[in-house]
Amino acid sequence: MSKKYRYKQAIQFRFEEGSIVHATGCYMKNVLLQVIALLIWIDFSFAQSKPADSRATVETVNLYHSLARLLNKGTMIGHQDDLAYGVGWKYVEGRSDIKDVTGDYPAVYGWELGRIELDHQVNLDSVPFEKIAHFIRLIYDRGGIVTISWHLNNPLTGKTAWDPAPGSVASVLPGGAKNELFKSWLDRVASFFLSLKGNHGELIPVIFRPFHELNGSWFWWGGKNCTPEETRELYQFTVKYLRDVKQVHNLLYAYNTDKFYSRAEYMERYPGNDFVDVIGFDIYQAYNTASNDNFVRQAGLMLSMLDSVASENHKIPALTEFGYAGLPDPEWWTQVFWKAIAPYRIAYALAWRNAGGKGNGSSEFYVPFDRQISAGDFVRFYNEKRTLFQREITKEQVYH
Ligand code: BMA
Repeated sequence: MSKKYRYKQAIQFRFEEGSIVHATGCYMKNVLLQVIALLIWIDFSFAQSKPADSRATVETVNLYHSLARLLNKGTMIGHQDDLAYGVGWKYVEGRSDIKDVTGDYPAVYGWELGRIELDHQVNLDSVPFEKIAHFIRLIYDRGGIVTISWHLNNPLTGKTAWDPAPGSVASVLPGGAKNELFKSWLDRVASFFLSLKGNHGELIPVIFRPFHELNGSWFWWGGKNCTPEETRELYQFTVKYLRDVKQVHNLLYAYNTDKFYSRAEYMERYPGNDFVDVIGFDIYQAYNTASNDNFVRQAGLMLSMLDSVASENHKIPALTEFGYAGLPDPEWWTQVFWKAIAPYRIAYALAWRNAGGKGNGSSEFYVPFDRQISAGDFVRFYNEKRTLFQREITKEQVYH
């Protein structure tokens, strides 16, 4: 081959190679531009959107925007009653099963108000409300996030939240025999929220999650125990009473179902965009999600539906409760749970409580404690770039 030909060939190759690079570059550039446009659109749509409470405090509005912003960074991991007790301990200041295992606290902390409606000093899981308020102040000071559920008694029968007596929801709506009673319960809930203050007298924001799992039939406020319309009215009434009558302005509202199989089922009891900030669902590895594969598949189906509902309605998607009771699988965190949720945008995922040994001889826990068989894997889960715990969230200054 002559020198000239070799030269020509080299030029030609360089040229062709250049077009390939150029073409690939153009394609990549287009993809990149589309991704950036999408992110700008998501950020923009959230920047445009506001909490359901148009008079929400500055810190609450900031929390709302932080939740939206952090969707791009990862999923905050939470735990119910984390600072109050764990497996084998109770009220040890500074202790947390998550901290024992990872050296760090969760980013989100769940608390429960059941029995506050009766003016009791302790909730249905025996945690004093005074201690809950104390922990909430600590959490706020370190820049963590608080979410609160409420297993309120059945106002019609006076029995527990699990008493599905027909007619219960109708009885608390305006015109119903228990409407005044229900309002007096909401008064107590309002006083509790309004008692939560930071060092400068500002109200501490809370993600309130009333009437959870409302497509299930185990609580008096959902499923077969009332009509979807009644549940929607109950939710709307509660928000309006707290927000507009009691002037509670430090709440974001979380709507959530249990497992669901279609978008229609998910939306059936949705009270409307003016009453909701966070949307989610609860999922446990049990019964029809017993196998790992089944759990990943079911969670994936629900998360993709949740994602599209969230984008269309400008709501913040979250996994409002999850767990695998007793954590018998040593690699559940990275091989099952993280596989299930990592592909989706989820602001936070709240593991249920580490109640430990119960009176009936059983034990209940959903995050590992020191030396539990999934503890090592939980550390790997902790080290995943997109799982966020307290240290990362403190830096994000979610209330500023
Ligand atoms: C359930 C269990 C119960 C608890 C209730 C309310 O899932 O953990 O032990 O009383 O939640 O927190």
